[in-house]
Amino acid sequence: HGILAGKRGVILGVANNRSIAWGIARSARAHGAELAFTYQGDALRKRVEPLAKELDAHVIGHCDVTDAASIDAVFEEAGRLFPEGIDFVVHCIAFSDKDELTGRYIETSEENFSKSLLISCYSFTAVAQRAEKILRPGGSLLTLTYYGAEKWMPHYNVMGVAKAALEASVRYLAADLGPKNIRVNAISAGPIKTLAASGIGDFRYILKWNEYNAPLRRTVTISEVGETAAYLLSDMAAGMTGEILHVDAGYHVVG
Ligand code: 0WD
Repeated sequence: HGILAGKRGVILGVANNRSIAWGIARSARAHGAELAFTYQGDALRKRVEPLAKELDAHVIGHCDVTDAASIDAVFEEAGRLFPEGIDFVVHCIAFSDKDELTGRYIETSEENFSKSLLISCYSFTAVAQRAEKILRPGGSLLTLTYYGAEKWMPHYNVMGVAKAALEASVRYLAADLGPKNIRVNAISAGPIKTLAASGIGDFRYILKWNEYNAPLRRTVTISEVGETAAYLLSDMAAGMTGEILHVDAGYHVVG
């Protein structure tokens, strides 16, 4: 039972128990979904396997989104594991060289610009291409974005540009997949202390700033992002696509 009962999904981007992907996985499972995780490299495999076990989730293999063959491989595996198809894919992946997540955007190198856009933006489209073949009607794709896509934020730099492109791709993918009754949405999460976030300059200050200024006067948790994700993945959101939903304690109405 639950709003995701009978639904099957693939979750990319669990790195540890602080990951937003983990918060989403926990909620999706609690609402009845059957899950499959990918991991990036052997170091993360050891972290992901025990977490998967906690949720009776499958681990379908290594996926580094800069390696197209590894994306093919995990979606082929998902197709074998779930021969009737899947109902959702959750993409919680981003990367930029830490040295460029501080100071001025203008200093961004071509190499890091390309890598950041490839991993943080194009990968969602690359995943959508593979997922389309096994997604059932009524299914959906979900990605994670940040307010730095909409407004200048200190230190977010090339990541803000990548997230703006990611949000645009949510709209284009929604239009492409809508006729198949597949929805594409994003959650714009407030700042949360995760591994990826620790690479952003002055991150503790950004958390404090949100605590002082967000309407709810606090930051959000991975559980709160998870619950909203469960809703977006469920039939309760059957009429929503191309949407960017803020789960940020209301900060976007202020900043
Ligand atoms: O404040 C935050 N933490 C926010 C995060 C606010 C709003 C949005 N987000 C976004 C991030 O930009 C990202 O898209 O949420 C998503 C998930 O990030 P997270 O939960 O904050 O961070 P983390 O737990 O570190 O997961 C990101 C993971 C990677 O972890 P590390 O830290 O090892 O880079 O993305 C994965 C990896 O598991 N990842 C990749 N996966 C496959 N191929 C790759 C890659 N090339 N690069 C990174």
